[in-house]
Amino acid sequence: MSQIPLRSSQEIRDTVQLILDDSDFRFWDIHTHLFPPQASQLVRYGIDELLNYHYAYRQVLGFRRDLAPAEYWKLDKQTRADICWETYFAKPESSTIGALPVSEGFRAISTILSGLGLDPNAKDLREARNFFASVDPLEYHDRILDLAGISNVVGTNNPFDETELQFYQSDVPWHESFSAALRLDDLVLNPKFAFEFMQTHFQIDVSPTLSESTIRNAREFCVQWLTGDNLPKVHYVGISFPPDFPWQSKTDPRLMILEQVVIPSCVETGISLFLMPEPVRGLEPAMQNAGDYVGKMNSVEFGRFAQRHGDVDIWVSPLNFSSQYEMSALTCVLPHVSPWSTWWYNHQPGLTQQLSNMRIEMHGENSWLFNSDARVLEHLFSKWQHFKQEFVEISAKQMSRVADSGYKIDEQSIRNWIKTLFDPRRINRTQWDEALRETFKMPLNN
Ligand code: RAT
Ligand code: ZN
Repeated sequence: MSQIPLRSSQEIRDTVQLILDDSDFRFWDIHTHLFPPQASQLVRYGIDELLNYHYAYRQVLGFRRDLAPAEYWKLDKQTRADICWETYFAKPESSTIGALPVSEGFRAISTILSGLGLDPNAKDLREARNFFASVDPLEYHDRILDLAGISNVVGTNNPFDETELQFYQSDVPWHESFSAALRLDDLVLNPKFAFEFMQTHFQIDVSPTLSESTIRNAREFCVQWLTGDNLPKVHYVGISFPPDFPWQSKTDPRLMILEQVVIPSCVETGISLFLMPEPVRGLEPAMQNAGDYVGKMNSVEFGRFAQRHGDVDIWVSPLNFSSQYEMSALTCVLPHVSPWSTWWYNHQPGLTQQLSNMRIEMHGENSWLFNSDARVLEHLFSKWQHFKQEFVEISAKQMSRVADSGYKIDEQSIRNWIKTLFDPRRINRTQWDEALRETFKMPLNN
């Protein structure tokens, strides 16, 4: 590895590119909605899934005002995909209306097709459909992981979903690159449903009165899902929150469940908490998955909540872009809280640039810069490919500034820096503490 100091910004940029292109350099994608290929009823890939992704159809329904959402949903999946294709890719020849696949949702599809050797300029979807119909799901998953440069995929695993539960309770083995995150929105935000589900499916004695035994039993349930055999390794607990979630209430059952059930289970198992505040679910039901809007949380109340829970590592990814700044400030105050990646409306190259630069400049390595949030397998490729294009610019800029300040930057230091930013041991405090102790050999008191 070269230790010759790099000076010019071009040299630094080329080195970052070289590291990212190195096929040994693989990323962990720490938040996706993907399932291992063995979970066939939950797996999604192929052109019809891609064109039916909510980033894509929300835009079609905005642009094609000739299509009422209610009529659109009456069409079958393939016809809906054809409409997207005709609007953004293969426009009728006489058309003077020139929508292009410029948004993140559609550029992704062009990137994916090109990456697979298919033609994003094709007149229709026949070639693409034939290709996807002929792939072997297992081999295809490996191919996409290779193409994306991803070694590990962390899913979103909801024990309160009937179809998912069937898979978790089966003895079908998981692909070795896939592991889990326990999703507990239902338990915290919809306890009535969750408790009924626990009674019916697991014969657990819980009641909405939140008695002592309910709290104890619900906690045991969480610990069991975090450490038992239903899921392979669980990396964290994930929960999303409405913007008006009462972080300071003394009586709200949702906060009680979070603080008395979920957080103690995380503390007991040493597993982190990943919080996604601010979606307003189902503002426009006619838009289906694209009908969720974004609100604004009270960051001070959130900060006070987080301050009470220094015994658990909290990763936080607010949906509102302005709250990202507040979370970056919060990590400067509370070392156990770290900003995490972006999602949904924040998931665009321009905002990724802005946010990553802000985070790096404000608190160096103390955030997690990116995950794909993939819902369709091929998103792993498009989202990481687009992120890496931005990341070359981000790191080249930041490393050049360090070099300009007089500190020596070489290939090794850039490689270590990128590895540190994306080191999966950071997700979990115990592992990361160990890694740090080994490296720095400091006599620590605790
Ligand atoms: O992409 C989406 O649909 C978002 O709702 C999310 O996946 C979000 O990251 C979540 O996990 O709720
Ligand atoms: Zn997600």
